[in-house]
Amino acid sequence: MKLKEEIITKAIVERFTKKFVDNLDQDVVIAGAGPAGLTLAYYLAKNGIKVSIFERKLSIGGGMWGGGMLFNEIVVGEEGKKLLDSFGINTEKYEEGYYTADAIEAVTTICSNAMKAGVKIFNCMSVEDVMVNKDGVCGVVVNWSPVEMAGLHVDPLCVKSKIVVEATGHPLEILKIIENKVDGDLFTETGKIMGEKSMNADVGEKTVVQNTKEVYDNVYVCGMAANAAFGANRMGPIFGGMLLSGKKLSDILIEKLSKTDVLEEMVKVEEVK
Ligand code: 48F
Repeated sequence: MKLKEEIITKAIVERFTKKFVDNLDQDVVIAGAGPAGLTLAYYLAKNGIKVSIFERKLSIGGGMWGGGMLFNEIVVGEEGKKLLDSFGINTEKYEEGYYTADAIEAVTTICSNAMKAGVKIFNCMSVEDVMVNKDGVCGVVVNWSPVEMAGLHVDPLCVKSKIVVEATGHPLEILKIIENKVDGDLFTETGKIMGEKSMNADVGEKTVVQNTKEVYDNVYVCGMAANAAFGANRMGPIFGGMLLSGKKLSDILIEKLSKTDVLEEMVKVEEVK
């Protein structure tokens, strides 16, 4: 059989287009495929929730690839180790309460599990704005990252979603947009982004899980973005908090979406009556 370049091209364009079209109306859209976003997506998809991730970079994994200062090992505590175990990721005890794992094994394994559970990842696409209606945020506005990098004047496309998750890490890109362009206060103490505080691994690891919650109508934060939103410390290359934050948010959203589904069913029944 002689290979035909035009068939290879058609296969890619058609299959990608189908994948994108199938993911234009989501339960959950996540901005950022770092450790928190990937972990969240895995648990949501595993529970039958329609979820996709938009990732600015060509690569997934965010800050986890680089371990600490490019030494590609990560550290997790007891709870983080249990999560890594559940993914089948190898860990090694360093001393009481400290475990290490290979950063590449951690990223690739979490991502592989997420994809197998049904998550779709659109890489090299940035979330550049949100969609709004009377109930709050109702989707994201996306564009190719190279368009953004080249500063080209090209209009974006839109993806509807019941929930939008800010998992962009330190830069907190989605919340900055909401703070500047959307009416109303954020659900923080000041109503504004509180801002990330300097390094304190012990406090940062704990608060990142506490700060994983709704921050605006239909918008939730997880991972480092949660501490940056609610004004808590960074924690450096200890990653258990990122994984636990993703897991915690999956529990919150699974419950919220199951209630939303019941409400939607009740409205449909009323309409039929
Ligand atoms: O930064 P990142 O890894 O966030 P995280 O999951 O984990 C934080 C840790 O890596 C580390 C730390 C741990 O102790 O402090 O920093 O909270 O992943 C965020 C991802 O979001 C992408 C970005 O390229 C990265 O891969 N991203 C950022 N802005 C956008 C975006 C955007 N506007 N649209 C799409 N993706």
